[in-house]
Amino acid sequence: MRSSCLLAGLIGMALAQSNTQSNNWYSASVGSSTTSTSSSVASTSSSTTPTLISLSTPSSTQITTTTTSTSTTSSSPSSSSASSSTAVPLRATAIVTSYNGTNVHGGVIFEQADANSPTIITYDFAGNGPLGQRGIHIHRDGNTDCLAAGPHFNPAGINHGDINAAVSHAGDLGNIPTDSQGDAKGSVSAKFVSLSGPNSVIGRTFIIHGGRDDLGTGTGDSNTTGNSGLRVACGIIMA
Ligand SMILES: [Cu+2]
Repeated sequence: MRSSCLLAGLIGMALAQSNTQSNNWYSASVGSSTTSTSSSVASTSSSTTPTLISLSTPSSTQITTTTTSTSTTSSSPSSSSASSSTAVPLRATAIVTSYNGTNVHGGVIFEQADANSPTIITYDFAGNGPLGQRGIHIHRDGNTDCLAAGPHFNPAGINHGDINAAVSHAGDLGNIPTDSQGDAKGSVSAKFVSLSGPNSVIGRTFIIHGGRDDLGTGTGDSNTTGNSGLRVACGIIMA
């Protein structure tokens, strides 16, 4: 119950932020999720109307069902089984909201053509410092409190590294550049990120850090965190 209240608050925050920046792509997905809740409220109040539909249907449907049964009996079994086994592109999103008093926010879309394909991660952030590098990761636990999202998602139990490196965490996504306005927009292809199966990243947390990821080449906590600095914004990855 507490998490759903938090989520509603975060969607409200994301909407308020998207109002000031009108044509960000991630504002559209937030808007559609909120309108579905308002339409369900409207349908419960108008529960006495369905009699209009039953009056118009009977005579015409009897004719159409006899013609379709002769033409489709041979083809329907094979086509229905084929459609269920065909790989469906997988998709997830994360609305990323500011943390630790920063103004960093934005959205991320994850798209994977099938279970064996790399995942294309498209991001759009604002509120960063200008002309820098920012480490981005998927952290293990789903939590809108960025600090409570646990370490990097690392199902192989190996050292931290760059995105797509042989030695790296599945959640290691490298660095992204910020422009002169502090915005960061682009996409990366991540071959160790999956949207299905036991190592799916859905339900985990996308985090953007306040500093550059040393990609495992530094000292101290380099092999676990990349010394990427504070967690400045995050969001749970949702299907
Ligand atoms: Cu991180």
